Amino acid sequence: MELLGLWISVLGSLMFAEISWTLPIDQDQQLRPEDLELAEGYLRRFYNLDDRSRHRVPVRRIRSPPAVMEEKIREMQNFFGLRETGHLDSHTLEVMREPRCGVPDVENFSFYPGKPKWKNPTITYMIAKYTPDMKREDVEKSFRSALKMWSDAAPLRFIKVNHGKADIVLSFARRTHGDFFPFDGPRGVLAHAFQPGEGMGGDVHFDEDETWTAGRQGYSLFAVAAHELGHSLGLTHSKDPSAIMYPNYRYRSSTQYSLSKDDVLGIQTLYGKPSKKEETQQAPKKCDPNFSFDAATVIGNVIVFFKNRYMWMRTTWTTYWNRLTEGHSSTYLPSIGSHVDAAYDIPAKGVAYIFTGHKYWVVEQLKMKSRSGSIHEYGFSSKIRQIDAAVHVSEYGKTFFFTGEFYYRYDERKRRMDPGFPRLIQTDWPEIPRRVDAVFKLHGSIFLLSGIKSYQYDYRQKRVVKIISANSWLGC
Ligand code: 0D3
Ligand code: CA
Ligand code: ZN
Ligand code: ZN
Repeated sequence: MELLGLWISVLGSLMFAEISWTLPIDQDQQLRPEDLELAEGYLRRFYNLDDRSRHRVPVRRIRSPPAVMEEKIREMQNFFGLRETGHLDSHTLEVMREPRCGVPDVENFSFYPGKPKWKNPTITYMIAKYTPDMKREDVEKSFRSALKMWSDAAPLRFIKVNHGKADIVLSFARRTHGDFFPFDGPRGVLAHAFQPGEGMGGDVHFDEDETWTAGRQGYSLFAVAAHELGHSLGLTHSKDPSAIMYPNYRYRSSTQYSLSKDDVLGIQTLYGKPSKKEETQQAPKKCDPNFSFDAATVIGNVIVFFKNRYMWMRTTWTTYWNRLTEGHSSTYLPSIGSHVDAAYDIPAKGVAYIFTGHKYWVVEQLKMKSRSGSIHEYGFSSKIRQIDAAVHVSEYGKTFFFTGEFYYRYDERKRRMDPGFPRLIQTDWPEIPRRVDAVFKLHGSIFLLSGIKSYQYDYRQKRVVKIISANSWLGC
């Protein structure tokens, strides 16, 4: 737990007078009493400044307060990478002025005592309470991105659950909220997290009195969550100012926000390096005579083919054999951890929709999913559990979905299924098999992949114009 002690205890004014003339202060700098109070409180809280100075013992009985202070100031300066003057210079005071949280820096190893960590690499999380400051989906996206930073660096998997128990429960609360660490109103402490363990272990509380944001105004929920989740996983603070686990919040745009070497080292010391299993997994035998596809789509100038958790990409420039890029889907689409059933792309929107089971993901420029949803939002009957293939024909603004022996036509503008669907594939596409594995549109034709064959369908002529083997798309 990031302990939240009292920020500054009240000092007697007598004490001030006594300490100030013995303090190692900058020669030419006039220290204000409030600076002294700040420094004293700070060093006491974070650097175990001699307990005797905490009590108002007469000054003659404090053996060497200036030496103790100086040493503590040096320690603190060393921690923050400041010049070790032992004096309360303006830089030092500036750092002390930044509010910060809990654990003393002097005991700041990368881990909690006893190195608590999660035993199961699959960790569940639940959002128990949302903030009204942000859209729900932005809250979820912030947490997802923050978790992803850690799961990219170590062999960890995070699974969101919506009810029941979860290892990490995330919530927003203000002031007193059921633990021994009430929040402090706007600013100051932004959040806290419990170290890995049972019960409250791993849980993260965000101060609802802050203004949370997915953008620039207020505190970035993503950035604070990334830090707190580091605590949830077993890391304490780092003195590396570039580390996510540095004790103070600083605004950084999310694109430049990533784990520092120090964070990666910390998490890998606890959990090891990410498993290379996926990457070393065998690629499907693409030139096998029985090879068939799961899904295919065109994204920009690239035709993307999916089989199991593998994908191949080739440019659309030439119709004959050209260079293939291939790899595990997780390499290009990190959030998609399973095989892909169907995919289609709307070039005008610059997004692709990827279907897996009853879920779909929205993918931008083959990067990260930006959101996901249920296939039932499209208006499929509740009996439909998955989609076999999908293709968007921008000339008509329609998307065709193939599932089993049927196909649906979806109107992207009206955002609903066209009436009269589903229809039997056989009825309207008599030249192709009853079932379709994958479909994509290229140069005015629709290519339907079914089993080991690829059918080129000219939708203006409304007929199949060419049949080739499916894997010839992969140069076989
Ligand atoms: C906190 O509230 C940390 C959370 C934190 C730290 C670094 C990056 C993101 C989140 C509690 S474990 N720190 C306080 C803070 O940074 C002291 N407050 C706001 C500020 O602007 N300094
Ligand atoms: Ca606060
Ligand atoms: Zn709390
Ligand atoms: Zn912290």
